[in-house]
Amino acid sequence: MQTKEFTEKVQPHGVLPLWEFFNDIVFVEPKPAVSPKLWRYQEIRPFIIEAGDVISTEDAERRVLILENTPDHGITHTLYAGIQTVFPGEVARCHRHTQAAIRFIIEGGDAYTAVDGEKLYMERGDLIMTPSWTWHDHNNLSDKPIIWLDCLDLPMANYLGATFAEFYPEPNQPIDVEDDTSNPYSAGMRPLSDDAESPHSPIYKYPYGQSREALERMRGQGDPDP
Ligand code: 1HN
Repeated sequence: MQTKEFTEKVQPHGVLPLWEFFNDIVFVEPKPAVSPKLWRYQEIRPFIIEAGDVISTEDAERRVLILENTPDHGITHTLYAGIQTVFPGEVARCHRHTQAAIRFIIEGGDAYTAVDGEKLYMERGDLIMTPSWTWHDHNNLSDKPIIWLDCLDLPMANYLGATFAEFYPEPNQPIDVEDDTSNPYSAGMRPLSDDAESPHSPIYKYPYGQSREALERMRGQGDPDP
């Protein structure tokens, strides 16, 4: 019996000979399915603003333009990225999901993301963390659009079959920490006595001012890493 005939004979029984595709799945060098790609902010920014005429944050749930680079809407194999806007007076209502998010603020102002009861104000260059399963809502108190880059481990969570969400009964969650500058961990340190009950870091925000200072100090200490 030929191998082809054999394959056709066994396939209806739910089995497949490995030798038919062994070379497709075992190879000596990685075969990335995703290519590098560049998005120019100045090119897509007008579309982000125009999206505000097309749909409200309320109707969109999250008004985002996805930076598409894979068939399943990823920017890499494991990560998703998009540009989100919240317009003056809008609230992106509170929810939580298993996917974790990081947000880089591109155009900030009098606006905040609340993460598990903590208000995190959004200034240009700030990095805001939304760990897995933390409640979050986005609020724009200013008179101009607030715009940021979202990055979530969405393709990874999907791959693990671990994707689900919950919607808070109100648009906003209750706030315990009104001012994120009072976060005791904002220097990146945590006392040994602290009960680490939470599976994630207690630091939800890396303010650009602090990051910039740290980088400037490093710059003063010799040649940059090439
Ligand atoms: C999401 O919940 C947010 O909460 C942003 O701001 C982007 C992309 C896919 C799925 C959920 C957000 C998202 C998202």
